[in-house]
Amino acid sequence: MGEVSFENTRYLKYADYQTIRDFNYQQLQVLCQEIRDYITEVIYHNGGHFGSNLGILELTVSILRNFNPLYDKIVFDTSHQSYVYKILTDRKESFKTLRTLGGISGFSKIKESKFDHFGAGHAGTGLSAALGYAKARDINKEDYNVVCIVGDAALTCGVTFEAINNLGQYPTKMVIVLNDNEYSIARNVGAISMYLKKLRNSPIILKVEERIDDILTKLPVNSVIKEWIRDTKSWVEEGFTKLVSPSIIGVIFEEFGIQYIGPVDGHNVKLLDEVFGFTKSLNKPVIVHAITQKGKGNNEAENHSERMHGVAKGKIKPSSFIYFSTDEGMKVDDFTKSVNKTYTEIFGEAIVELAKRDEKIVAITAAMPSGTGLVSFSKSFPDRFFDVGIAEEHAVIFACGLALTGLKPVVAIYSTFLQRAFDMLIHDVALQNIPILFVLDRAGIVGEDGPTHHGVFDLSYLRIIPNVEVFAPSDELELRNILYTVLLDLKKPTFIRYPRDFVEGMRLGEFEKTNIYQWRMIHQTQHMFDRKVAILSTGRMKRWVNDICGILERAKVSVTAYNCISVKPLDSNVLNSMVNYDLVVTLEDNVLAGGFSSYVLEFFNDNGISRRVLRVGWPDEFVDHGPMNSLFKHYGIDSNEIADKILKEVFYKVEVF
Ligand SMILES: Cc1ncc(C[n+]2csc(CCOP(=O)(O)OP(=O)(O)O)c2C)c(N)n1
Repeated sequence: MGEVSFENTRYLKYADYQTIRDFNYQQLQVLCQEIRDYITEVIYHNGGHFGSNLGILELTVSILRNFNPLYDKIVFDTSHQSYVYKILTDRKESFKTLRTLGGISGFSKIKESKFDHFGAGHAGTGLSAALGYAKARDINKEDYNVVCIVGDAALTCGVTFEAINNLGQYPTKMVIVLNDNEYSIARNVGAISMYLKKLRNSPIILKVEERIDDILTKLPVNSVIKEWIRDTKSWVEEGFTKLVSPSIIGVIFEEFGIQYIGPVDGHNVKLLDEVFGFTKSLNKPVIVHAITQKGKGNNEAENHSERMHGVAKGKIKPSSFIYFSTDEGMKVDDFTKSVNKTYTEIFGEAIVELAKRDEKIVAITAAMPSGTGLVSFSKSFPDRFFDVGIAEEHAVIFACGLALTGLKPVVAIYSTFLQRAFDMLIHDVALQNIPILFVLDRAGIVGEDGPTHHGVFDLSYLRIIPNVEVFAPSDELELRNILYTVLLDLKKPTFIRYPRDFVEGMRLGEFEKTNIYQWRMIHQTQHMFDRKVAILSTGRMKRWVNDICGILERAKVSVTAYNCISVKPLDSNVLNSMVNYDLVVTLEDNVLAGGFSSYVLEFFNDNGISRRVLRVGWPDEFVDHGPMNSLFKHYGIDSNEIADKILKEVFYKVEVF
């Protein structure tokens, strides 16, 4: 991507969180359009969260005009919608590097900027962190404001309600901005979302100084209440809050001790300025209910909110290039482009086929029907499909109840988000040995979304749990056949993990019942050289095995490679045969700490096998964001580098038997 230039902009070239305070509303309108165009171009080059960022633009501008991000603590829940904030807080220029290796993160990140007050990527954490900041301010006798921006879907998270509950106990000055665009990734679900709809449909606040009588005529309330409002003193001060007080429509936030203000048009900067100006004067918790439109200003994004939540590079072409001269430099790699289907698609199709044959199969998603490939299932079997919202903990325990009646729940959750339900996996599922199939999409590194989203811990956190079985298919046939075999006779908690990746494009036949516990030999050198290496590969790491074997053989090293689809249990027959090799190499798309290789080492130790093990996987650090191929390269996970390491080991380090 070429140099970014703001030369041809009218206001963006001057804009930051300080200068935008001096802009008038007409100038702000032009500025917002310029930011929209800039975000669109950067996402065209780098991919990213599109709809949410266009939707929150004016809201962010107004927050920055009314609060000072240097002193005030501004916390974005989930933080995929913090692009505008980044652009206006010292990252205008560097924003062009969004989601690239070493570039700007797609989420808030404390390490990236002094303006980012809390990092996130998983939904529902904002309010708790903000409350922590607010209580610390009180203890330290400081006077900064605390602002938490939370989406209508993140609001439904259990942890958000834990924070609201706690805020009721420790009420303190804090502004919660509820950014309500009616959408999670898919349309928001659940009773809270229906409740928000009711609030949304009550009169929108227009202006503080708007005449009370004008407003009262719009209110569907009886004359006694109208009289009460009319009698209220200092209307301008309290006008917002009385307008929709609990006595009128029963705002639940007020029952929790949080002053409700709204609903308010989240695209009207002037009105928002008035609202935020007013909230600053209140010495208590306040929730500003802002109504926004996801994808605002882009036709396609407005009309296809779900599809346009997050988009891949090259997907939304800007009408013209204002900031970058061309689309030159856009590179697509193996991990982002293929004619083949994704693992997600293979799963989505297979589970529909299987559910047609077995009516006991039910499917559960936690707010990710499209991401997990369950849209087709939801349409084919609406009564057997559950979107429980962003509620992974609940999804897991809910599945327990379903399973205990004899149903076969398939819980499809990204590897990273299942971390949230770790306790449920142990305490509710495994301890009671409840047969549930968990399908973990996005296992392994995911690329541009970075460390909040890499699914690199699941092999470690799952394999330590008693009673469970864990499988890692390395291609589409394996995925289909594991699914089929497990669901034929689901007896225990079972996990299948697969990556955000394309499959190989194999011809799919009938499902086959297979021995899913047996590791398959996928390569064996015909000639027996002096030096012998065994490779144990899990999941997608198989993609490097052939090339590694070729390099080793050219260097006169014999190699036998196994594809280890069952990570728990391990295949003890294969492991016992490792005494025949000089070096054992493990390949896993997981952190090395506690993962597959650790399990193999434990097996060797416990069974008296002393073999040197070269472990390939992710180190004991958080792998940053960036295109998948760059990350693998950066960490030395590719055929040449792995083969190099192996050769160094066998020629210089290990004793040849
Ligand atoms: C724990 C967790 N589960 C799932 C997700 C995936 N996810 C990312 S954004 C999102 C929707 C967020 O919707 P909302 O909070 O309303 O914000 P919006 O995008 O509408 O601005 C979901 C489900 C996540 N980030 N965290």
